[in-house]
Amino acid sequence: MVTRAAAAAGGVGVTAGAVVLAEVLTRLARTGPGPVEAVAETFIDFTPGWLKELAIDLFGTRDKLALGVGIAVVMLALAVVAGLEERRRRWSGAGVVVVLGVVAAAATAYRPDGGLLATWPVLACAVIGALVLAAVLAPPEPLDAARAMAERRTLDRRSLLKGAGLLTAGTLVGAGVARVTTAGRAPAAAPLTLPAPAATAPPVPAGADLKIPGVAPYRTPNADFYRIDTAFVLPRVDAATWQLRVHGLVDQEVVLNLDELLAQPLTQAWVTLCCVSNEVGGDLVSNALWLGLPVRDVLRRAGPRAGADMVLSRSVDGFTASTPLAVLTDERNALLAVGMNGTQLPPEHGYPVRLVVPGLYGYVSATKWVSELKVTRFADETAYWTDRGWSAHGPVKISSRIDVPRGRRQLAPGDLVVAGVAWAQHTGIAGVEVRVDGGAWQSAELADEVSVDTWRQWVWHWAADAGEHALEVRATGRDGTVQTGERAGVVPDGATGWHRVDVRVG
Ligand SMILES: Nc1nc2c(c(=O)[nH]1)N[C@H]1C(S)=C(S)[C@@H](COP(=O)(O)O)O[C@H]1N2
Ligand SMILES: [Mo]
Repeated sequence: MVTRAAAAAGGVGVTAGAVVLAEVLTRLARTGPGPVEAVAETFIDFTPGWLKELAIDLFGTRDKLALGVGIAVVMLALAVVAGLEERRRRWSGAGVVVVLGVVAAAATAYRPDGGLLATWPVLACAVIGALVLAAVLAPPEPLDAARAMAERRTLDRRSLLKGAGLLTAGTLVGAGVARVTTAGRAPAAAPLTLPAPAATAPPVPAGADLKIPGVAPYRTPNADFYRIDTAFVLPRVDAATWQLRVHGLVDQEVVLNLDELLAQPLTQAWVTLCCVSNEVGGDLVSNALWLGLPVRDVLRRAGPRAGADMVLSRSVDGFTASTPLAVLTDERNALLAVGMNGTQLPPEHGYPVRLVVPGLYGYVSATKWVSELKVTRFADETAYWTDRGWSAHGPVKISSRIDVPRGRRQLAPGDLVVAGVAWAQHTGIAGVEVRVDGGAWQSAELADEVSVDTWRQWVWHWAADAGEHALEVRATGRDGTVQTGERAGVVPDGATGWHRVDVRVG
């Protein structure tokens, strides 16, 4: 009999082999997402909100990597169990491998880009893995004739391996045939030719960026722009076949392809995006120059019916957002964006088309890889995050952040620069104040305003004396709203409270 260590190693080797083979096959056959991606994304879909927040909190934008490592560890443990089980009792470990395959297949079937057809490479590999595991851990050939007679009726090692080999060959051929006969999944992001805007954004005055080291620049470069989404693997959208379908409570359904969209007069606008999961002082907020078609132009063509009050936007990956119809039809720059800071959208920010809506958190407005706008009612439908305990409405809450000095720093006494950013999208920032050790609020200097839809830098000069000090900031909106000091967590509709930084001077 094989040792326990050898059985465990056999389980790991066979399971890893089956997973790799299944990943290769799904890519060859192009039937849908690979099993790892399908399991991860289904897991994300079913993860309760609090756990997802905890993950974003702990790992930030590396939450996907953390999930990948987590899945690998669980798989490793189950593979060891499969090996040990198979050693204990014939076919029981193979059963574990098959069950794993069925779970992965179920996840694959459930994905929006998956379906039943997409499950066959996963199921085939699970069966192959089970056969190989049973073969490699099979008891050695018996010596005595009587046992040999009995064993002959059961499957021996050689015929199991032969079966697995045949199945592998068969599936590889099947994958090849499927690849040739099916249209296939989308290729990598093709370069787009973006037209010049018909309506340009206001020029950015030099005074809009104070260029203070450590303070977030007015414009966030695409590579630094925060990223939040539920996609474990980036959705790949083929620009040549991309379509936007506008339907629901409309007089006339509208279908728009990318050429048609790019042929319309496009608007350029500065908009600061913010995530509802942004903690006070957090960095899930960025600003870019967007280029896109005003959503109201498309909605006007469709003609929303009386009684409609919401647009449920949907992404190719199944994500949905509920945006008030009024916000998408008023004068603001709610865009079906194709450009970001002068280039086409990067794949991770929604290539080829995404929504950008000034004044709302991303989860209720900024659908990336958008493919559908359904005009409907809040009473009738709910969006992805609403189903997971978040508010159906998500207007951005006024907020401000201290970027310098950083917390827990030793600083020299004297003239110190305290600076950061403040935002109240589609309302605008009228003032920012700073206070030290709970003292009187003092007015900070504001950078020039570019648009009420973007953040504004601020700076305050502090004659710091030696000791431990607490710096706090609060903003006032153009509507007179003063940022509340009352602390609230990010669930269900965004955090509140003043950002505080503790420093030591001297
Ligand atoms: N398809 C899709 N779009 C999405 C999301 C998502 O998970 N899937 N997340 C939303 C959330 S919560 C935010 S805050 C913004 C973030 O956009 P960014 O990644 O470009 O910064 O995208 C929104 N659009
Ligand atoms: Mo978000």
